[in-house]
Amino acid sequence: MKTAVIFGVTGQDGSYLSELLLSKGYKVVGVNRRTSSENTSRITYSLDHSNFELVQGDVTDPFSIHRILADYTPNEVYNLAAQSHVGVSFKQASLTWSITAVGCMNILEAIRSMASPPRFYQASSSEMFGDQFSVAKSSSLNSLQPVPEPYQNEDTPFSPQSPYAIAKCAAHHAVRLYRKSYNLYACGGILFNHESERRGLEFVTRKISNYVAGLDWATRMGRSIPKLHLGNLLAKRDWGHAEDYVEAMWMMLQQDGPDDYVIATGNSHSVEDYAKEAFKCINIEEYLYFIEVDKTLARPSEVPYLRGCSKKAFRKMGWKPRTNFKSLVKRMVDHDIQSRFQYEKSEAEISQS
Ligand code: NDP
Ligand code: GDR
Repeated sequence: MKTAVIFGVTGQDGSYLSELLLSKGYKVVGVNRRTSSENTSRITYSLDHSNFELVQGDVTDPFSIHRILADYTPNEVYNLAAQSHVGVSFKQASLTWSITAVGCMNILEAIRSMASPPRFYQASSSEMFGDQFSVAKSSSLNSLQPVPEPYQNEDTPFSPQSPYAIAKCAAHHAVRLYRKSYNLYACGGILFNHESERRGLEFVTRKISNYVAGLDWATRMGRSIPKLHLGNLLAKRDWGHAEDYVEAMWMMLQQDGPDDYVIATGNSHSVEDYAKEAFKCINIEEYLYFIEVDKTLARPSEVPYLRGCSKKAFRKMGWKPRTNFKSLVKRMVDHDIQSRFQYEKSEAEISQS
């Protein structure tokens, strides 16, 4: 039986990856940092599984990493741990670097000292591209073709626009260096935005789907709720579903040799597009009425446009996304509406008991 260690198991991706690996017959060791209140709500399925073990550790504490790797001698290690909110990274830059950059270095150092180093996956990010993009060479165009949309792929230069993105670039370069210098099987998965029903409420997609579910409830109750405050509506992102993306993480560690891959859907939509689609799920066309643009939510520096080209991942690993933009939005909104129903039902049961 293969053993995998997941740093960042309690997060969105950690929870899906854990379930994927358990379904493939792995023993999964999930690493959870100490928090003052329960933070395992996303991994309830894994916690009940006999092949899953939750251990305490922190990527900023090299001793805890060494201990875990020595105790379990895993075949594969996935580093998903990060202070992953771009906006927060402007306010907690040093902490973000410690977790997101140094944390990765700590794991790489621990791995290279092992007698039999495990395969390593690093959660790199499309944020590393910042304001850069590539365009198809003019020689491939003729006057009848429309100008192709710009994109980012493995050859697009990095131009990080936040403390978070700089930390991810540092970690990504460390992975490349350790792969070359110590012959490690280490991969950087350059994943574009991926969302889900388990996405944190502070990310824009879930913030919107949760608001729409609240509005749906308020309308049914004949009540009104405050407007939805958003920052930059014009930023464009390439949004996919996390379930599809964790599969790519696993695939990267099953190849003949290590490499870096862009993982994306190839389609880009603005924050406003997402909002429009989400409100449509509850039959509201006049969505702008419910939105207030709040300048305090705009970032000091923004990434205006992301659209990934994951041809390499398809060509070399056969990976492709299964969930398109519309179904992603619908899944998230439907889930949040259902959660509200469940909540109301249990509140009603409590008040009657
Ligand atoms: P989340 O924010 O949901 O999860 C981050 C995880 O890291 C949580 O389990 C968190 O634990 C853990 N963590 C934070 N600090 C530490 C620490 N010091 N030691 C150990 N664990 C820690 O992120 P996602 O699941 O969305 O993303 C997973 C990874 O992929 C992250 O590295 C992110 O930066 C990267 N990424 C994500 C993309 C996306 O669109 N989702 C796209 C590209 C990259 P806790 O529960 O205690 O907070
Ligand atoms: P991002 O995701 O920064 O792309 O990072 P986020 O959902 O936070 O922002 C996406 C875009 O929406 C704009 N925006 C808002 N964002 C938030 N959070 N809240 C708002 O109210 C709001 N209004 C507008 C943002 O300015 C931005 O342009 C995510 C994270 O998962 C990273 O860890 C990961 O590396 C990248 O995706 C790829």
